[in-house]
Amino acid sequence: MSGMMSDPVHVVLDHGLRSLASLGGDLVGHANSIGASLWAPPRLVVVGRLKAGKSTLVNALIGAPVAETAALEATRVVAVYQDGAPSRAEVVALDGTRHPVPVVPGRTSTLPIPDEQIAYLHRWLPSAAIRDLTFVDTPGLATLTAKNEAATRRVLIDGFEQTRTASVDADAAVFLFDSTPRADELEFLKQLPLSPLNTLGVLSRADSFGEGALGRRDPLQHAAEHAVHMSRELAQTVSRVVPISGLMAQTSHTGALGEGDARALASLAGMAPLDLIDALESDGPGPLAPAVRDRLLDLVGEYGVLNGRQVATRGAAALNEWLAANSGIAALQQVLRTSLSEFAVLNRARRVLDRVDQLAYTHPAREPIRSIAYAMRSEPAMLRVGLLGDLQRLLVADPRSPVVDELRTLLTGRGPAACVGLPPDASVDHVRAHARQRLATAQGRASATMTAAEDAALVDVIRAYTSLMTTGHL
Ligand SMILES: Nc1nc2c(ncn2[C@@H]2O[C@H](COP(=O)(O)OP(=O)(O)O)[C@@H](O)[C@H]2O)c(=O)[nH]1
Ligand SMILES: [Mg+2]
Repeated sequence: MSGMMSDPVHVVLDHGLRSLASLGGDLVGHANSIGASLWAPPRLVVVGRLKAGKSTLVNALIGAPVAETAALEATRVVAVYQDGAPSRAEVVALDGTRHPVPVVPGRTSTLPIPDEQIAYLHRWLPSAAIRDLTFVDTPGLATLTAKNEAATRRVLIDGFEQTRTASVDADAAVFLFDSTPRADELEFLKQLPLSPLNTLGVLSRADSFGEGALGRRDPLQHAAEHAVHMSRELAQTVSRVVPISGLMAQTSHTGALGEGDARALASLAGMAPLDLIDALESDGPGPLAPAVRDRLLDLVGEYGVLNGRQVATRGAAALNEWLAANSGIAALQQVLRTSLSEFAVLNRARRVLDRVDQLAYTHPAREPIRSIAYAMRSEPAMLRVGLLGDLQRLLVADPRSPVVDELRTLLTGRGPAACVGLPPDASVDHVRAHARQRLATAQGRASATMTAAEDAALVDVIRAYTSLMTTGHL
């Protein structure tokens, strides 16, 4: 995050970790190790089935073809793409040891240890696109190869419980699917230690959605409608669903397309659509040499060939702009940079607190550590961190609890009025009155909770309404 230093949550955590270090002894090292994760950019993991378009999307977001999409080495292991210089790579083994991997542009390096012993590939490259958010590409879920799934699971789910070294510590997830997610995929998402607010659904391959580029409906339009529908269907699992053509985004964002490609595409501009479809589908002699045609299809897909021909007559820059504008990448970037990043940062803060808590259990200096953790949690700036953790735990323990909706409203509301379910122009007095009412309801409910998770959530909900009532904000 730009301005992370002045973010009130980070100020509280930083202050708490300094208090921890001031206890001396080995706690200095513990505080430093926890602090390191605090200052690293949050990690966004991309999950979905094999061939869902994950690596293509990662390339588009990074703006370089780093996550190879062919059957290369890196497609079998989890890969972390982080801003840093010089450009380099290491394999992190399950036992936490690190092994350098030579990075040769345009060539695939063999990984130094067997896949089964690899937690993830850690790749650094200098790129502003990953300065605030580190991307994690995964091999895929529930695929024909159980190995891929095991590799994805052990760093996201199993790793979370077991060794810290083998975990990629994801703070947010992008879940790619290309029509309707399968039950096993949704089950996997449920097991991720992330709330739906930290999980974005992406309807991938929008350019070939439904009947595809050659069908009667415009696939991008159709995908956009389907994404709205899926946002409602998957509300328990993801914050929303946005449609994307990763292919169009990748081509326009990696500089893969040149004037020669635009000219080749423009040469098809005058063809009748049916003749063009024939030419795309048949292997006989056509208007383009087969290699040129295949290259165009690889770059822009059938949709791009069919609908980008006219714009291609204006040159490669115009074609690129058209691809980017229609890919859906801008809307996706917008969500990544705003709400998803925001909840990723809160999740990172929660994990810092969890680690201080853990230390309080295992360390002889448990009392002072505990009071430091308590002081950190009690800061008003940490309330949203608490609410997010409450939401995640409540969704596991008791997803039907009415407190779930209340937590979501408090967390996603822009401004005090929205936090109590009022329109943004509601008066301060109106907001306070509503907060008082909701506080009374929450207090009533607190005497008859169904689960410990609901109990803990209500403590924070009551704090939130009390703050809204007395100070007018959270
Ligand atoms: N038409 C189209 N093809 C795509 C899109 N995204 C990915 N592909 C293709 O689908 C194949 C698999 O993509 P990849 O990103 O490797 O999938 P992964 O297994 O999820 O990482 C590749 O041949 C991509 O070119 C898309 O948005 N549209
Ligand atoms: Mg891949």
